[in-house]
Amino acid sequence: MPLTNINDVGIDMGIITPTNKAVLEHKGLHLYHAGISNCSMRVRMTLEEKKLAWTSHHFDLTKKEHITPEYFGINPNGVVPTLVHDGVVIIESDDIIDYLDKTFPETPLHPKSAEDKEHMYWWMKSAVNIHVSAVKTYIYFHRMQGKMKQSEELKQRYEALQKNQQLVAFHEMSSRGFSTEEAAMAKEVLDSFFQQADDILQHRDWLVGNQFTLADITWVPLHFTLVGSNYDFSRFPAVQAWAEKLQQRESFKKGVLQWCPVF
Ligand SMILES: N[C@@H](CCC(=O)N[C@@H](CS)C(=O)NCC(=O)O)C(=O)O
Repeated sequence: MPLTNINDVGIDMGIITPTNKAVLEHKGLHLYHAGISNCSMRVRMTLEEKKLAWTSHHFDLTKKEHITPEYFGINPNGVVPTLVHDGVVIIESDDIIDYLDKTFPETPLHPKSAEDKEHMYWWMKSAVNIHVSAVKTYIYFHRMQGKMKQSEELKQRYEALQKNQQLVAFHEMSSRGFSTEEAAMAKEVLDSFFQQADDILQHRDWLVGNQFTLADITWVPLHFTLVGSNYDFSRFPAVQAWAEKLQQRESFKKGVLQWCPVF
């Protein structure tokens, strides 16, 4: 059963007060998301693991459907995903999946020991921290560069709505095109994380402890979207085997492949 008072479980991370008050009326779980978004894949997988019913508000990111005043009034960064649960608005994929795991404790997706929990949060935070500088940069350079041309009107609309300077800078850089040096730096960061994951997965089934956790859910969409961006995982065979095992789960089929059969 869902907890009714979120303070009971000490959650405050990621919860925001939206300026678009219409979402305060939402009942149940509503997810604003995109098929191709690896951050959205995490949330959809978590919802599927926990077998929770949810209402979809889908955006086609390639058509920039999310760049509207209405959506920026729900998520001030104008990015997906955003979860609305009975009028409570939560942003940031790692905070959303943590919120879901704590609010719906059946089928726990976290380890028991404090030490393992700390490792799980480290993997989750690391993925979010490197999202713009490494993941997005690598994917845009290898997969999107030159294919996401936007009109001057759309560019101006984005700049007027976007207050997050890191994202403004990222979009400016992506419209001029990333350099090979920037892409190489992004690859170096990714390599260091996948090397660490490979070292762990040579001895264990999952990233943390001996249990499938939110850490695995956080990282498998990165594997999926990076494979689609020609990132070479043959250098990390234990990561490759882990991803293949994970891809057999119903939550991957429904949360990832159903929305994005091929990246
Ligand atoms: N730190 C955020 C990142 C969200 C993010 O960057 N989402 C991407 C898709 S994975 C997005 O909405 N991109 C569209 C844009 O930047 O306009 C999270 O983990 O939720």
